[in-house]
Amino acid sequence: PQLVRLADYRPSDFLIDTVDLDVRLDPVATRVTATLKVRPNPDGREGAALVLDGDELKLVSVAIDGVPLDDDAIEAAPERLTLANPPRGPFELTVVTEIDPTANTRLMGLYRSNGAYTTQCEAEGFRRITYFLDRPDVLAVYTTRVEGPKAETPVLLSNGNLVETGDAGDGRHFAVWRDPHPKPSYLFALVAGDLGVVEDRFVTASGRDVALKVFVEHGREDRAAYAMDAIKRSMRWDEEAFGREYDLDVFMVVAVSHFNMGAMENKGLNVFNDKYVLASPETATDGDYANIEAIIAHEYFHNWTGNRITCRDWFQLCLKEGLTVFRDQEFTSDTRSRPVKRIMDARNLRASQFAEDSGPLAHPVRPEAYAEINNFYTPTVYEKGAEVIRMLKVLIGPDAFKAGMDLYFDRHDGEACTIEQFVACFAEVSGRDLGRFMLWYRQAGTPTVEIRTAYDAAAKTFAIEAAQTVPPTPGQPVKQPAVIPMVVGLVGPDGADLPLTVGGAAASPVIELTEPVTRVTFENVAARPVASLFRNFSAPVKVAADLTDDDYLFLAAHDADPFNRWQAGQTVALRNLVARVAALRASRPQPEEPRIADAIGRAFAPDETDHAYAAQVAGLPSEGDVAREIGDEVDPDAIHAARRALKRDLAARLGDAAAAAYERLSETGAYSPDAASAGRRALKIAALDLLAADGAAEGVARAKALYDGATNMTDRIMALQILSLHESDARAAALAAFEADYGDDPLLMDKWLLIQAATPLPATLDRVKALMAGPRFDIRNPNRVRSLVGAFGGNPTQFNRADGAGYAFVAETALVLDRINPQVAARILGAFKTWRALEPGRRARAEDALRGVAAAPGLSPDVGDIARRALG
Ligand code: DPP
Ligand code: ZN
Repeated sequence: PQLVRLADYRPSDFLIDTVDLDVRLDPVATRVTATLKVRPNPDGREGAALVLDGDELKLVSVAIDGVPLDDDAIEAAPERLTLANPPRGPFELTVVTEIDPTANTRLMGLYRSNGAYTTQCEAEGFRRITYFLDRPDVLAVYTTRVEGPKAETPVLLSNGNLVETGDAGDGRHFAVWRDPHPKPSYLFALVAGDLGVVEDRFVTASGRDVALKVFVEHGREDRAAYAMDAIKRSMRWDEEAFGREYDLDVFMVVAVSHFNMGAMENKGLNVFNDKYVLASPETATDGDYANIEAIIAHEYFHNWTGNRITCRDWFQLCLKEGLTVFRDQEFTSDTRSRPVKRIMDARNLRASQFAEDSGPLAHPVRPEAYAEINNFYTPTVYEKGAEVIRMLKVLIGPDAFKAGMDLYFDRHDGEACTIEQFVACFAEVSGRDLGRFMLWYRQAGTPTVEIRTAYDAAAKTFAIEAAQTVPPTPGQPVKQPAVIPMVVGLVGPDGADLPLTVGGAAASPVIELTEPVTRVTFENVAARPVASLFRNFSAPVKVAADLTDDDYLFLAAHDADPFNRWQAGQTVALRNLVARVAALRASRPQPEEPRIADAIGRAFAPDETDHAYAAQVAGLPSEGDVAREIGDEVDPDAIHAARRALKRDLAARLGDAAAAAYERLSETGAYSPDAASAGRRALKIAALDLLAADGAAEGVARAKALYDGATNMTDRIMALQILSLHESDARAAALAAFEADYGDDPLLMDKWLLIQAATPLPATLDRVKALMAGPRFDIRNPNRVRSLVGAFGGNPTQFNRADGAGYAFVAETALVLDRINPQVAARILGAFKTWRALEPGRRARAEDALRGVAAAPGLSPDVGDIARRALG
């Protein structure tokens, strides 16, 4: 396969200053006339041919300065339009193409979703609409005329401000939109359909009156209120936290039912997967509300980090994504609970990014080559990309960080940039050399930091020795030491932090690990402290410290850093789980650590008031966490059994406290999605989960009662999920009732599909196959596919069935889907990202399945790339 390499980057030979699009909508033959003001790029090659990108395009005609071109002046193919001898000066190029939105099941370019036309252009979808220099460093001002039938498409939208509407005859009408901000083609959008709208206004800090519109399916308007509220709060927050104002007269969000991603930040016209817009207490969970808020914020924040300042090329994807994730994390931290957000982000990073980083699909935050860019919208680019920026902030401090951001916005507004240009802003304002810090962008793999501590009672010193290693990853056998900010505290015997003194002076809590081994000795340490390491998860690394369980249990009780207070309990539980797995595999009795119950049980204390935080304390490490800690020869069944055994043990020790907490926290009032109420429900569910851990009648009855009496979707879904873990009559009844009650609501059926696909029971695979053949599934809808097949791929025991049937199913489904939607098919195949860590039997079966995919004829670049890289 053809690899695109960062090292081969060249500026475009031509630039396009303006794009005038005339789009005449038709379900199967949409006519697109693109009039482009083209000129040679002074930084390009002189005399070069003009080569425009296309993808499955049908060319109708080409003209230069109004003069039609003969066939011999052009070379036209569905994927390319070449003009060998274009004019040497500026010229106007008019290209007419015809496309079929109904046949577009890939959902890239212009397609129809539930009867509405919509577009998705990132990364390379614009070339499916017209021939273009479809690369992010070609910025143009767009004017878009959309024309369609009044009856089917009363709403006609594109980027920017509305400048004209009118009748087009024949029952058709048109709208002209102009976006004054130069943008790359991937930010183009067009939506047309019969949609309902919710409207509001926002006045920016400098007084711009912005019309806000959220478009949804008719009849769903009442489910758009929360998204609208989140828009306004995001706009205000970006003004206050980053000094960034909105820059058009209208900001629009459209919810569509068929969407490859979560949402898309098209200039002024964000297009959303409807699951991240629509919410009501009866249909959405607390998790849905939190996701909607975060994703609305994320896409809105892209207006400055991504749209006003975009990427020079797709290798720089983290420039906009890592930074925008960082910004949405900060928004959520300010809006909800900062420690809880940090814990959830760390859990998520470990589950998704650490997993990716430890396997054959590992790649740097800024990759150096790709066969298919769609496959690099990954947790490494997004979430690790955000962590790198967070480390930068820790290293240079919040004031310099803010100055660096301001400089970046000032200096690069309107440009297409690189990571080097971004980091240079922070180097400049801080006066620091960030050259070695750049390794975070170039080196893949999760560093491990081994810590040894020593207290010298006579000298009253406490020494910390930190040894770092960055593991080999595909294409990168040898690594250099990273620049790792380790934020530490020394917790004294009374639980309070001791002052940090080094060389006779007060020392920063930020220790920079830049060498293979770094040593620091703190002085005047009156009594043996316990080291609190990597406070607030100050670096995305694995830590192996010589602290004892006693030390961690002490931290779990006393650490002033809320993240590490949580982490300490997790660490003790994780150690116990690993020991339990080893015991199971050696047929030894299960090792018990009764004090885990003390750490976890703190969550259920009657005087605990931070319920959201307590719910995190109550949650055990996941099966994936245990698998990664073990590292190789992984047996998912043993891990599942070990975790279950620990849960049963905890249930026995904490049952009364959990039952009391459950009663105490049970709702009476009306539902509100706010963070405090959601936290209360989360802790209640954590208590119920423990009470139902063994599948015994009493716990099941409680879950059934919650299901039957639920007055909001959070309680109902959580109850259903707990019921789903064990075979019982209540389980079957609740699943049937849910389908009967919500069968006509696709987003609720997604939850129903997901719960069944994620069930750790041997019948799951057969059930998934039956559901796939049933009426609630539709392979053309990415949300259905992700809910059923995607969730099954994330089911630790059932995807990893010892007989290999789970692997075969996912592989076969990916091949079927590849003919319909390669991007989503490649995602599904991502289930194999940790296959090499499995025990030999499963490993061999997973490899067979992957080889079957790789050998299949006619693979898309998307699926071919994942299969090949996964096999390494
Ligand atoms: N829509 C995706 C995101 O916002 C890609 N830009 O991250
Ligand atoms: Zn994004």
